[in-house]
Amino acid sequence: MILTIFGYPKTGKTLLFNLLTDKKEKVDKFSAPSGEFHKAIVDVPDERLKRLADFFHTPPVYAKIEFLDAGAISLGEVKSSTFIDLLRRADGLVHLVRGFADEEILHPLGKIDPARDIAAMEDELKATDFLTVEKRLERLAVDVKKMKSKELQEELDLLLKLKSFLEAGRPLREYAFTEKEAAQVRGFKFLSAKPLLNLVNCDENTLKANAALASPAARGKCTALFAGKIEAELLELPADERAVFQKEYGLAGYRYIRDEFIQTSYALLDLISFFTVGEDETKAWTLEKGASAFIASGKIHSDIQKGFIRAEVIPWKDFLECDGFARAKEKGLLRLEGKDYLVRDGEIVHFRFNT
Ligand SMILES: Nc1nc2c(ncn2[C@@H]2O[C@H](COP(=O)(O)OP(=O)(O)O)[C@@H](O)[C@H]2O)c(=O)[nH]1
Ligand SMILES: [Mg+2]
Repeated sequence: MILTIFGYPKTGKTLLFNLLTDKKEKVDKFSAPSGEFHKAIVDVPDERLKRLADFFHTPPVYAKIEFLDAGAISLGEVKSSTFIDLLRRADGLVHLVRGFADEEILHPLGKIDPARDIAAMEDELKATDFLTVEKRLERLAVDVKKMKSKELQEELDLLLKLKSFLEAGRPLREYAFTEKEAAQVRGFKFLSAKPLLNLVNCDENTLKANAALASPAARGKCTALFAGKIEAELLELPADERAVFQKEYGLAGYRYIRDEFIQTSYALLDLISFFTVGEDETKAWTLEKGASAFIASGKIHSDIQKGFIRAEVIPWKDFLECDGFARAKEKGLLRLEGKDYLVRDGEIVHFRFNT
């Protein structure tokens, strides 16, 4: 899974990237945007997987998130940005928004106003998609005339719908794509169709003024707060002093983005985890919420999917409480499910398949 951090210059993107990945990329006030971007792959922490791995005495293999720090995007320039490919590649976008005051760091629009920046960036994403749609429509209009094709006509009809949707000012993530439509437009990698988290980088004052937004629940929604500089400073302290300072800052309940962010992304992207266990490794897999056992099997290997017979399923906790498969089977907790079974978060799944 790829998450791309983007935003206007000097909003603290690289600082956030460092906090999330333990990297030490350069964070500074003055340098002009460069063509550079940063990339890091981190494990998705999961206590459940750890406990299963302990049970099997095999190494835990965590799911991974790839973070991209897309560098600065100047105002009005998403569509021509050199970083647009980093946005297109993402499964989810994290728009980092300036919410902190600092007289030495200029904001391109002067005043600090997170709501304005959130709206402006959303407009840029929509405008970028609009251009993509228009360009394709021009091409299609020519092609449809040249050759009668049901497929091309369908694509044309769909893109006209999307065009008026965008013209009405709505991002494509609000469009209810059917499965077929989703497949038809996948190649366009529309930016306004991607899950988006607007993360406002706050100072003490803005953080206090918006405390409710910093709760873990709020972070699962599309706008959330964090306090980059304060968090970086707190993390430099010995662990036992942090709580004292947090209290002093009036941030006793503050949750570190490092600890919260990955859960937040899973919620935002509607993802769950399932586990496979065995002799060699105990492994977590990422799956879209509401996906079937058949789709889950394809995450592991196309051969398993092709030869799918059944899935043996048990929630991780039931498994540990039964001390293994034998007792779980006796107690009827190990279920046999078919292709259409909807896998749930935290289930151990063992696939039976024909080779
Ligand atoms: N006062 C304050 N400064 C911050 C905060 N977050 C980042 N900065 C500063 O903003 C400058 C730009 O940060 P950086 O991460 O390089 O921004 P980027 O251009 O978005 O990658 C640096 O000097 C940071 O120390 C914050 O929450 N408060
Ligand atoms: Mg940067």
